[in-house]
Amino acid sequence: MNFKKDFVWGTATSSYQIEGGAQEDGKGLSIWDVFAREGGRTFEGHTGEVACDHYHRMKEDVALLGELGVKAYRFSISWPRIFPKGFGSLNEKGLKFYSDLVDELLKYGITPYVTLYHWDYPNDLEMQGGWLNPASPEWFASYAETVAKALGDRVKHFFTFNEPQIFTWLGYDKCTHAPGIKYPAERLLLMCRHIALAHGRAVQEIREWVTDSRVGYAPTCGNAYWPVDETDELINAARRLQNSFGIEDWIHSSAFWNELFLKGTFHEQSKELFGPLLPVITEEEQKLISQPLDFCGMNLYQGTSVSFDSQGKLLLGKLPVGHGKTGMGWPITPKAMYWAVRNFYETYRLPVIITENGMSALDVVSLDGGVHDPGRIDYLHRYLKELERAIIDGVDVTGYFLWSFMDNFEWEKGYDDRFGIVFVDYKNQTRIPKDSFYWYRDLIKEKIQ
Ligand code: GCO
Repeated sequence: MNFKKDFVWGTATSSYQIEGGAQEDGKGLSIWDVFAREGGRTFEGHTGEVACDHYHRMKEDVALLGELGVKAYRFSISWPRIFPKGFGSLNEKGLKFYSDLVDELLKYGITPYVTLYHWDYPNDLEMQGGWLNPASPEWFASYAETVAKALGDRVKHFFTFNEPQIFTWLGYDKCTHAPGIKYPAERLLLMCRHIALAHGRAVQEIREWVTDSRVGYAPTCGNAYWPVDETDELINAARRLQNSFGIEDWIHSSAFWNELFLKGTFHEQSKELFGPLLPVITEEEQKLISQPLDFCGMNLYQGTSVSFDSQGKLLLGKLPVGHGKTGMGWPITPKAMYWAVRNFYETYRLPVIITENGMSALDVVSLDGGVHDPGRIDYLHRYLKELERAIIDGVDVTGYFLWSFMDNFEWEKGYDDRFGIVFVDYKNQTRIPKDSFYWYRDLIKEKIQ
């Protein structure tokens, strides 16, 4: 594989999924703390109260990142750890945790990439309407300003939001994620407008307080359609599907959110679908939302295959019997990586960073004490080869963050699924690097020579 020498090889986690310390040192409750505590919302009632206890094991974990040899580490900041009530009084101890984390990373020559929002919204603000409240963009701006001022001397890379299409869709439509409140379309659209304004305001604050900042956001490529045979007809069909959506999947589609965040407008189809329900975005708001970004993240795990049946009719998601799957039953579809990044780049001409890619597996500690995960190594190898193919074909991909550094709280699935290249024994919080950890370490070493 020939990636450029300065390609950013990294790995990623998120605050609620690894930190624990749910109310430690003054941290306020997040909507996930409340949601998971309800019981019945997550696998066997699992919560992030302790998670991987990263809040107390940060130095040990960063030392492991140093052994892995990554050039960068993508982590998120828990907003209610900084502002326990989401707004107003600052929790200095919470801020200090992240400042110490950044210092520890820099000691190992690891560049911090900070995600401001990875779903752990302050519960006190949710009680005031959350993203539906017209004040929500300013709440987020104030949080972003505080983080930028406190860490901006050492942190230069920021993502405003992780997967807006997921936390809105699962949190306020499917209700399998926090806060699990079902909203009708007009409220969801109003929420999208506020989230987009919040993104714009956060970009403004970061640019103001971190002059040499590089900013983006990290969407999932929820509907990565890919052609089984790379004929013009199927390629065009896949691209059409990728750049559009139906009434059912509008909020889950990357097309809806990329148009909103990158152009500051609702996708052209939105008027057909929603008519007068569509909130107005003024010209001034459009400019605020769509300030130029330096890169766009992309969380890519799987995609929907596009093929023709014997009668020449489009078939979506039809894979051969016995097609490979991950531990969570997601189909292994490396070509989705190639076509998702190529379609995005040819549509928006913005450098891409793969902000998440990886797979869950039913990993166990073997009799020899190791954790052997050949399936994960094969998955990573295949997806990286497709990413390299896209780079060779002209796509500007500047980095890759493997999801995830360590096994962690997989939202409604709790700890039942393991995405890490480091095994976490939750009984005693032991960390055991898996075979994939050593494979990735050696790959990085080879690439940066
Ligand atoms: C997501 C989130 C991660 C998940 C990971 C595995 O993409 O859903 O960003 O927090 O844990 O993707 O599902």
